[in-house]
Amino acid sequence: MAEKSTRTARGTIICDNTTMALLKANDYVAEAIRREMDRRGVLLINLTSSPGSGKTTLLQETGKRLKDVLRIKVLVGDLETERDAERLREAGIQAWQIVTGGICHLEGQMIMQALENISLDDTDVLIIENVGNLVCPASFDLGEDYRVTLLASTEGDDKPKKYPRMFFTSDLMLISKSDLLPHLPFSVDRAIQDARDINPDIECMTVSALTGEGMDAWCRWLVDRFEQKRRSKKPEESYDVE
Ligand SMILES: Nc1nc2c(ncn2[C@@H]2O[C@H](COP(=O)(O)OP(=O)(O)O)[C@@H](O)[C@H]2O)c(=O)[nH]1
Ligand SMILES: [Mg+2]
Repeated sequence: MAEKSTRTARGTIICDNTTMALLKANDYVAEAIRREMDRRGVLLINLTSSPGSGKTTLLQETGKRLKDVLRIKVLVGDLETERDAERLREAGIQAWQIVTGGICHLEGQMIMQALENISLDDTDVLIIENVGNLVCPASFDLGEDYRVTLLASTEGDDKPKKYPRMFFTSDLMLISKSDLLPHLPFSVDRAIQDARDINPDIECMTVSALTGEGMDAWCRWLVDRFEQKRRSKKPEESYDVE
């Protein structure tokens, strides 16, 4: 009887076992997306939050304000319906809907597939509106330059400590629906303190897409990050032809 081998197979190229590590597989795809965006100088933003925190409304307003400044495209993920993409298109933004069919987050391979349908030649900023969820999307890198998380005043100021991974992995926290703050027991200072206990580097702003409060600062942040990205654009690889 042949002896069972317990030796691990090894080849010229040592491949990680991605079957057992879906997140690791996602990281490979995310890295490929990142390289492509770097080569093109396209700024990639991953916008996350709970459902209903105001992601789509923020993007509608952002698109209107920056229509003559940045060429913005949006990929939006939801479990069902094309509604958010339609809302964005009505606001004059080129948008595509990814329907996940029940999956609670977007994955790198979904973005990769979506990119096959989009021209990036005339794009400055690609924003991914992730599925509304503060848990699962936190674990999936989409190759973004920056992760921006909305925390609506209506959600309560305790969420950064309760959903730490999302705030740990975010570069910017936008406290949204600031117009409602006078009516709610929400402490902006406490939310920022808790977010910075988890992630000392996180930037924080308050915004209201309804009244426009904080929208100038947010739009400035986006334009500044795009300009930085263009300045650091990787030169095209050149091949010496004899
Ligand atoms: N008061 C207030 N309501 C807002 C604001 N932004 C969005 N909303 C409302 O919040 C609800 C959810 O917004 P939506 O953009 O669909 O959130 P999403 O699920 O995160 O994309 C909608 O009824 C919006 O009109 C805001 O700045 N202030
Ligand atoms: Mg939305």
